[in-house]
Amino acid sequence: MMREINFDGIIGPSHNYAGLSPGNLAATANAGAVAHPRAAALQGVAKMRANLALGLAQGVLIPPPRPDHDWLARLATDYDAAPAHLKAQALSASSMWAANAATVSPAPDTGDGRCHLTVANLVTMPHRSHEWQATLAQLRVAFGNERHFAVRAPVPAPFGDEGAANHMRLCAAHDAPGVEVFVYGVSGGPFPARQHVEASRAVARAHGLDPARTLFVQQSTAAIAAGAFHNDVVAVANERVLLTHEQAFEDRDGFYADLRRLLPEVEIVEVPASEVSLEDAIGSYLFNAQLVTPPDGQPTLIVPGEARANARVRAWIEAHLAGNGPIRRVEVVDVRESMANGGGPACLRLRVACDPATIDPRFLVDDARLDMIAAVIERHWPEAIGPDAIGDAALLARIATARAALIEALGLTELQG
Ligand code: SUG
Repeated sequence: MMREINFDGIIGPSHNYAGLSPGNLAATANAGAVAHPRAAALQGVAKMRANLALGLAQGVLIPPPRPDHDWLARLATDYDAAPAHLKAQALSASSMWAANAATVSPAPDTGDGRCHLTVANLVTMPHRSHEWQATLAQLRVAFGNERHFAVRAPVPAPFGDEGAANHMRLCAAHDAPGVEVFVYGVSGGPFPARQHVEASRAVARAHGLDPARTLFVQQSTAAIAAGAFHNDVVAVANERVLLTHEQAFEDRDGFYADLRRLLPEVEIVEVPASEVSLEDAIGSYLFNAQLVTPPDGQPTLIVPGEARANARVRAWIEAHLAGNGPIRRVEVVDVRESMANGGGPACLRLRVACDPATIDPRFLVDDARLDMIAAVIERHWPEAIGPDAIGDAALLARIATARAALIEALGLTELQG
C-alpha cells in the first residue's frame, strides 16, 4: 500500500546560530544568538507526534557526525587548528532540514518503476556542502531494498542542487503518475540562487521521468531577493493542490497553464500579494507548511506558530477555511528553534511516497519510539550553545556521546563513526 511518509531530520546536538546562510534572513538575523539544542530537538519530536496524531506515517533521519572531521581533514586542517568560520561550518546541524537531503520521484513516475532518491549536493553553502556523504550512506540503509528504491549520488558541482525543497509533485493520488515540477533559480540578484537548472535536469533524467510530464519552472527573482532561498518558502504542493504565493514564479501564467494542461483536476490556491506580501510570507513561513492528506481525507496545512502570529497571514488562513477552499484544516506546531535558522515544518521533513513495508523499519517511528528518542535527547543533548562554545572541547565530547546514544537506541550501529 503506497502512502506518503514524512522523514523528519532529528535536530542534532550541535544546533547553533552561526549565521552561515546569506539570503536566509532568519539565519543571518539570529547570528550569534544562544541556541537550545535540547529544546529544539524536543520541538521536532513534538511535531512528529502531532503528525502521528493526525494518522500520518512518520519516519526519522539521524544527524551526521559533527563536527565533520573528515571534511576538515580534506581541507588539510583539524578542529583545533581550523579558523573560526571553518569550525562553525564543520559543526553545523543543518542536516536537520531533511527537505534538502534529496529529490524523490515515487515509483509511478520513474522509468524503471522504482522510487528514485538523488541526494542533494548542497554545494552553494560551505556548511551544507559536506552533508551529502552521510546522507547518501544513511539513505542507502533506509531505502536499501533495491527492488523498490534507487538511491543515487549527487549531481556534480558546480551545479547546485538543494533537493526536495525545490521540487513539487502534483498527482490525482500518490499511487497515480504525477507531474513533477523542478523549480530553479537564476543568479544575478543580491543573494545566491541555490538550485541550478542543470542540476534539476540531471535529476529528472536520472530518475527516468517522462519529459512530457516534467516541468522546469524558474523561481521569481523577486522571491529570492525577498529571502525565499528555496521554493518551499513560497509554495507547497500535495496531491492535486498547489498552495502558492502570487509572486513565487517568474512566469506564473505559463506555469499554471502547463499544470492545468497536464493535470486538469489541479487546484491552484494562489495567495495574492495584496493580502500577504512576500515579506509577510517569508517572515511567517505560511508556505513552509506540511500540506498533507490524513486518513480522514481532509487536506490539512501544518504551519509554524509564526504563521498564526502574523495578523495578515492569520486573516488569509481564516478566510480560506471559512470559504470553500481545498484546505480544510490548519494545525499549528512550535518549531521556533529551527525557525530562527530559517527552517519551518516543511524544511524539517523529506517526503517519500511508497509502501512503508519496503523501508528499513528502524527509520519508522510510533509514539513509543518517539518516547525513546525523546529520552535520549533529554539525557544527552546540550541545553544551550552560545557563540563562545563553538571551540569548547567538552561540548564536542558531549555532541559525540549524544549521537552515539541515539544510534544505539535506534539500533543503527552501522551508521556509527
Ligand atoms: O539552508 N539554514 C538552512 C535552512 C534550510 C531550510 N530548508 C528549506 N527551506 N527546505 C539553510 O539556509 C542556517 C545555518 C546557520 O546559519 O547556522 C541554515 O543552514
